[in-house]
Amino acid sequence: MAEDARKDARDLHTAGAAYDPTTALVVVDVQNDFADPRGALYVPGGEEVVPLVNREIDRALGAGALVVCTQDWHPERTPHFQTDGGIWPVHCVAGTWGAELHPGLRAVAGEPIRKGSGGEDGYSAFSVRDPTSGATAPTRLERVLREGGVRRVVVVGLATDYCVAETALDARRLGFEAVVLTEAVRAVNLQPGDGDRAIERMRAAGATII
Ligand code: VGL
Ligand code: ZN
Repeated sequence: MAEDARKDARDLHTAGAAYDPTTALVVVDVQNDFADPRGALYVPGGEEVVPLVNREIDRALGAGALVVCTQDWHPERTPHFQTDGGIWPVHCVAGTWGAELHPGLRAVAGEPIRKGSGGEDGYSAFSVRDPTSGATAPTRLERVLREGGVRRVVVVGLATDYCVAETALDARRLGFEAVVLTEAVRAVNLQPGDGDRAIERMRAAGATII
């Protein structure tokens, strides 16, 4: 704990999170539909996170930390979308421009973790959830992290109030330390204040908010 406190204190001065081989950087859904102003579910300011996320990727890789990217990856029809009873405009349809990682994002080795491809809601990078039955199923993220000896995750990307929040909350439930870098996340804010409330939920779950 003392070591973590020192690490976080250091973070505050150097800007960005601290990385080591037991830390993983999880880059959540930095995709055209969220990060490009022309995107179908553009998150205000989404493009601003790209250089900050790139800086974190460089720092993480330089310190021997794992870097994992995620992609929201939906079929054309899913109850996740307004067209089929859900709350979202059609976005991140598998194989489309909107689902591609933002072209300014630093390339990272390894397959991105794709969530939602079976028509589920895939808010958390750790799990997907059938919106009809409520049944959840894990993605491969937890296994990848455990196999890599990871005990701490740094979460950046889009969107604070959905995929970033659910990823950080699941990380805490699974016993990982979680750090959220607020400068490298942006919120949808369907309701004003959703992003700030999500940050408070993450903090209440034991995440470190930088
Ligand atoms: C997301 C809304 C719908 C996200 C994904 O990546 O935060 N938000 N699908
Ligand atoms: Zn989605």
